[in-house]
Amino acid sequence: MAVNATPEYEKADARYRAATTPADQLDALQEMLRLIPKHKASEKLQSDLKRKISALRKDMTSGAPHGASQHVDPYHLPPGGAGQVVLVGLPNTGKSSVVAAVTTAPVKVAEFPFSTSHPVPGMWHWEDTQIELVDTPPITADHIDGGLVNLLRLTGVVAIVADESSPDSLDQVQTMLSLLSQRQMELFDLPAAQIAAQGRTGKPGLIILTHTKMNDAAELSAFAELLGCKLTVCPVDCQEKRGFKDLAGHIWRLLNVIRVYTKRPGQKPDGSAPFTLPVGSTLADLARAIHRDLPERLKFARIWGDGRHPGQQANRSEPLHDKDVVEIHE
Ligand SMILES: Nc1nc2c(ncn2[C@@H]2O[C@H](COP(=O)(O)OP(=O)(O)O)[C@@H](O)[C@H]2O)c(=O)[nH]1
Ligand SMILES: [Mg+2]
Repeated sequence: MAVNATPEYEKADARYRAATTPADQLDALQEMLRLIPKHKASEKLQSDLKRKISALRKDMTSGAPHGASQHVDPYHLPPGGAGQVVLVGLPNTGKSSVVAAVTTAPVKVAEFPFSTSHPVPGMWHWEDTQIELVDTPPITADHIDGGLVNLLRLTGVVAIVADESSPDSLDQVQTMLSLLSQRQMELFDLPAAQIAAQGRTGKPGLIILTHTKMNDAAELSAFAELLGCKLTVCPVDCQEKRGFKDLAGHIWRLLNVIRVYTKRPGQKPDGSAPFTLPVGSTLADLARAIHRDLPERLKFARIWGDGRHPGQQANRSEPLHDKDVVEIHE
């Protein structure tokens, strides 16, 4: 659901997720409650925040040594925005740099390995929507954090990060693919619904090559061929900020969501605040995303969009398409 949080809110959110003490968590949560845009779409989030604040206060005042706040799992990161992408890779491959290039998340970029010690989420404002990227500590053949594996199972897309300027760039990707596969996690160049429809288990995945000097498609397909896997390879340069538009396009394809704009009768659509819904969603699904009681009250809707008669009338089972504009009549 589109809450349209401001960058300040996201900073507070990142601070909350990165906080390691109850006091820091409380401080960040209070700031989030102060900064969250107050409208219908954010009601649930507002009440979640209030609930967390009151639980944390209770814990802190009771001085419970084993209070819930002391068991905060840093890998518990429910997806935000239109969908979540977790970046994984060997040490020093550029995971933090990718997140730093397109979000304001407080990640640590460093020339030395193991500089990232806990996951850090950040929101990437892409076109008129937001994609959540999560920076993570490195995976090595000797160590994969169990929390990270759980996060990978729950996330929308897994992105393997490798350093193209390194002579081992191919190995870096292959090592990651085999470490993931040892944990029964195969990656596919397909959205989750299509993986399931083919009767397979696995995750949508792609490969991000940092430090890239590649600027021609032939070089890229030679790399992909040598790699011998069917995932899309997205070359980026984090310092020059090259390659990110294509990367966002591939992530979007794998997230498999649509953007739908709503409008009130006689008014222009709110072009800044699309609702994001899974591909295949209907008008009833949109109504539910707006408010849980709305599907019952919904009489019909008028829809504008590609391949539609302007303002065509539709009922609750109407499938919606990317960039439809919907006027709901109750
Ligand atoms: N020139 C260039 N340097 C990069 C790029 N990506 C990462 N780096 C550098 O590589 C080093 C490791 O990056 P970092 O993001 O900390 O790697 P991580 O350990 O995987 O998070 C840092 O010195 C970065 O500045 C890139 O695309 N281009
Ligand atoms: Mg890092």
